[in-house]
Amino acid sequence: MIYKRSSALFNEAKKYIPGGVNSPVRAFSAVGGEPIYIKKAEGAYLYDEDDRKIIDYIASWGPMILGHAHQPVVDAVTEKTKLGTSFGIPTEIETKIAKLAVEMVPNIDKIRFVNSGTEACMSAVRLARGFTKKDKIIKFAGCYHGHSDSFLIQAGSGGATFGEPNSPGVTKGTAKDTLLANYNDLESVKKLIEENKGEIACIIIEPVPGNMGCIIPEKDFLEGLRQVCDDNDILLIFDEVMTGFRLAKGGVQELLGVKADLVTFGKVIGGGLPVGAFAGKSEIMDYLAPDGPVYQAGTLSGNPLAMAAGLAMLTELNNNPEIYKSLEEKTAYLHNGIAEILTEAGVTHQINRLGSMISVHFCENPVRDFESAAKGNNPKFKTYFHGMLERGVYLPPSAFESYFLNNALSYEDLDKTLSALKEFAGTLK
Ligand code: KE4
Repeated sequence: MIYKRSSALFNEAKKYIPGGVNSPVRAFSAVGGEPIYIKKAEGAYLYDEDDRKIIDYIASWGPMILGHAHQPVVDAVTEKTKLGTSFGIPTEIETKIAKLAVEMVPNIDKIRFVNSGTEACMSAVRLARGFTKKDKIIKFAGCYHGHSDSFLIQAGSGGATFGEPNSPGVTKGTAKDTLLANYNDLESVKKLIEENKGEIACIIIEPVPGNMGCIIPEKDFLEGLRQVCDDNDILLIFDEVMTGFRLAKGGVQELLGVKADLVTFGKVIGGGLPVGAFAGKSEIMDYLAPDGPVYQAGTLSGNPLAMAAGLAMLTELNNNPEIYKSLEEKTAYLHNGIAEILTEAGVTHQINRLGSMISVHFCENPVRDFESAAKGNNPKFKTYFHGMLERGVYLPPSAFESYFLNNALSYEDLDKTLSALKEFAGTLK
């Protein structure tokens, strides 16, 4: 379906912006058709340039966990703007949000703010390399840690969607230091450690991946990773850019009780403004400049406007932990509804869900890693995506993404979503 005004805006954008977008996955290349353009958003709803009201299930890829234009966040940013937006000089609010994050997240003493999840993951890996004085890293096929060179080796998210596991522009020199393991496969990790004894600085993982769709860690997988890291003097980095402050106040470390040495954040921590962060025990974090030798910097890192949005967001989540239960129940309701409709329509499918992260895969077998997730990247997914969009429901435009529910969603919205699916589920057989 062509959305007239959005189509005109997309054609205009392509004259000045590569692919017409500032982030590839937005261009609908994975699902075909043209992206919609958004005029505004409020609560659980997007309002597009063709004056359609659309139920939102990506929440800006995670940040808008409380819904769009959430009043306390809007107020905090509005007030802060009047006092100046950035100084490049320390401000008290940076300490306030750092203190709150350290209180909310287990097993961290200090946190450094940056401007994106990519920057957080890139910096955490440099810190791990500097601290351990080793060069190699292990990542997992299908896990996405942003677009830093070391990570674009069989990345998830956009990287997977485009089927270009190794992006051009990443040098062989860089790629050789990134070793690839398979998610939910501890033996693949142990094999790499054996083959690269004493050379591996860290293992970086999305503890609950959202970039292959949502993947659930199998029993003892994360615990096993913790053990092999302890046994081999390797740092374990949890990339919680998606899961941080979403699956629990303390993220996956709290939810599943597995400790990481470094944790990265993005999305929710910025309340919708550009914020990333990485955190860990003082012993490691103090290795960062200016006190330590590992350099990392940023003009807009910790700027008061973004900190105001993040602080308002974290404060609300910290003071209202029942939000997590509410999100979990809404996601379970959606899960059960979709399963019932697709099963009734005789549609082969898998649904993965944890907390407020969920994904639907049109394939035969359980989706437990990148290879099995790739089987869901097919024409049925495209039909599903567009069938829902045409009926006023915005899902992630890629089979390699998780949905992100926001707490402004009502059960009426969930029922409307299920009714939309019911209208065309039979075409997905
Ligand atoms: P950013 O640089 O996009 O803020 O964060 C990179 C990143 C790091 N780690 C994880 C687990 C992530 O999911 C991301 C970014 N997520 C994608 C969505 N899957 C962002 C959407 C986009 O690329 O436009």
